[in-house]
Amino acid sequence: MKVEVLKKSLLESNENAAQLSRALLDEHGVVAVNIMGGAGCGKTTLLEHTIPQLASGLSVAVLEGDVATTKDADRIAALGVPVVQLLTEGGCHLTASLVEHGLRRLPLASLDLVLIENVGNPICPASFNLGEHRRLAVLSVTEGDDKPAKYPLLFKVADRVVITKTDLLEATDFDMDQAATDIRVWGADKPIDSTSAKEPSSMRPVAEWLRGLCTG
Ligand SMILES: Nc1nc2c(ncn2[C@@H]2O[C@H](COP(=O)(O)OP(=O)(O)OP(=O)(O)O)[C@@H](O)[C@H]2O)c(=O)[nH]1
Ligand SMILES: [Mg+2]
Repeated sequence: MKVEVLKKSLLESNENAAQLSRALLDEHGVVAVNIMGGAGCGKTTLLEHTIPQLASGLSVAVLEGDVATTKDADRIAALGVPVVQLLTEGGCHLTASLVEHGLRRLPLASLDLVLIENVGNPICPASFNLGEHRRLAVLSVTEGDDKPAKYPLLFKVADRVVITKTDLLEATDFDMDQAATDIRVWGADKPIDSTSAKEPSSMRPVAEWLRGLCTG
């Protein structure tokens, strides 16, 4: 019972910070998308290829969540967009409070879109509201087609799912139909994209979706 009380209090305090972040975003008319998925599933690679495909005129920044190092933030900085590294120092997910501090370090008045790369983990990030407007789940074919069934909350809370590394499909026994069936348990119309870093144009639908969130 005590654990349950602690868990409730943790989630409640996260929810308060999430509301602050959302208010900050809405005050500046900025859309935020929380990008979640297991370690190494291709989140940063997706950002590296999608950001250049966002049509000009859209101003984007990135909050990079990681346990340690600025490696991902360095990759994003190379694109020439504002980026803030959020280090959880051991924590397995971003918290709304970390995101709120990150947002305050961004030039929100001149932005349209903030992309938040969560810590590589298919479990905990899905439980923590960051004040974002949309959630994107990323799954790579090398993780296996059983993951939507094994880590259901990630796919339940996601507005859209990207299946990455499809250039490696032949080297795995990943069954696209099985994965799609298990993802669409949470919504028959949930959009699913298939992408490969070897073919950056495969990420165009993701870029168009992001653009639509800002202009629609
Ligand atoms: N073959 C192939 N490799 C990919 C693809 N996307 C990403 N990778 C590789 O997968 C590895 C992990 O990619 P990242 O983009 O760093 O993954 P991530 O999800 O950001 O990783 P964390 O932030 O550590 O959780 C890197 O070696 C990438 O080059 C892809 O579409 N095809
Ligand atoms: Mg990354």
